[in-house]
Amino acid sequence: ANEERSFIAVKPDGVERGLVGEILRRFEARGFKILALELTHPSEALLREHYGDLSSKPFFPKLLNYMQSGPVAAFVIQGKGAVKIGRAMLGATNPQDSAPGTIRADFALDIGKNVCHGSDSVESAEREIALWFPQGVKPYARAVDSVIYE
Ligand code: YYY
Ligand code: MG
Repeated sequence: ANEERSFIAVKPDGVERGLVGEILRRFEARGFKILALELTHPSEALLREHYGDLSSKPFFPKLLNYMQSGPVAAFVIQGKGAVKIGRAMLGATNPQDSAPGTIRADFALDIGKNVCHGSDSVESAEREIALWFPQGVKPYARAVDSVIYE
């Protein structure tokens, strides 16, 4: 149960604005284990697969452009409730609706520049991790887990 994983990404606007460290810091501070970490330039093919369920939306071409406007910081977090807590820490998709204290509320104003991505279910997390980290991610033990979990 403490092994749940989520795929989190800092989008090109977040990288450009120097928010990678701050965003990573929040997940580390919460207690999540970082399982994988990469600065990458996603191909259009990867993004079409990643956002496959949105391909018919009117904003899809704009989204593809945005996500290819610079490097993306991709990471995998692991820990209890990684998917649900990950989404909660990002905040609502539209930063205008994000609760204060969430990443999108603290660092963004517009839905098309919302700084970060997080998987929306355990199934999509596993799919996204396999897509962004095709080489696989290697599990490791952390002594501090005995202090974080009861
Ligand atoms: O999972 P999440 O990122 O919160 O939202 P999705 O509905 O999956 O949309 C993906 C991505 O698309 C969103 O983070 C911003 C962008 N987007 C947009 O630009 N305009 C919309 N009306 C809806 C979503
Ligand atoms: Mg989504």
